[in-house]
Amino acid sequence: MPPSPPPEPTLDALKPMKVEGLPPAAYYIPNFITEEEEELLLRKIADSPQPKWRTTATGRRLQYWGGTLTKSGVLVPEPLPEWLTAYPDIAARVDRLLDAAAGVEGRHVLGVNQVLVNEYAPGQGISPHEDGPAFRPLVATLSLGSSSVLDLHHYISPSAPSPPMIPADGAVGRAIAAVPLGHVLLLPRSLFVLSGSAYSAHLHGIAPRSADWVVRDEAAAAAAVEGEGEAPPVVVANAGLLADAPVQAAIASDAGWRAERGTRVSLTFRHAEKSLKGGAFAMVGGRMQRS
Ligand SMILES: O=C(O)CCC(=O)C(=O)O
Repeated sequence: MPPSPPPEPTLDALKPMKVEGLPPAAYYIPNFITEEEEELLLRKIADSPQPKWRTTATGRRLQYWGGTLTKSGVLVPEPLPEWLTAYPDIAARVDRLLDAAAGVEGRHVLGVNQVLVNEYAPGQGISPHEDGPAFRPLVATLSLGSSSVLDLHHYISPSAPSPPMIPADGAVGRAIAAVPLGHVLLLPRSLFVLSGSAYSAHLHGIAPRSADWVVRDEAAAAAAVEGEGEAPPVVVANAGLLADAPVQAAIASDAGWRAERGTRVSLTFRHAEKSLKGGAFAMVGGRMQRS
């Protein structure tokens, strides 16, 4: 049996890419893939057979690669496709990056066994949620095609003096602060890593907007005047990590950086803790063996 990974890896080598001002720990890695790789991945995802696509109640489309979870949170595994494992070998690259960052080469701190693809048309988002305990508390999300802003939210006690809150789906007695704790600008080809309490005690979501407006600080946000129907500006915690001089210069300017959202596709690399040995065949044969 392979040794089990440490529960909370310290991603020391990623420290320069740590997003400060958010709960520990989130990391932003710009330009994780090339433009050619981005194009290829977008094409492979778009060309996936129709049955691979699912549609959420809000109309967002998604795909699962590597298998799906049973109701009790066990992965019924399927092989990942070659366009994630061979060329480009993104899944292995994510594992190598995180292993090297944790100083445990070859002993997977993540061990990608499922990749969730989300496709957001402009105006679509994803409500604040946790990925939950079925997955290892370390996930990495690759952004393709368009930028977006991801928000980190926290739970609030129902007995706290009434700040604006969002009732949580299915989480009885848990309310979510409507005002996010922080924002992260996700540029195309970047990798965003969530671990520790940022993963397991907080929620992440994307506001359903068709454009983003990022300003340099809270004073600029307070002074900003929104146009008719325009979303309010946000301050992002990773402005110094974007490795994109024009975007950073625009954020630092008095007007801030505004961008229409195009269609964005994200790939979330994660590890389901329980996996059915033998995959779908074991289900058909009625043998529920878990690893
Ligand atoms: O698209 C993203 O960046 C986030 C995706 C996500 O939160 C999820 O699928 O659970």
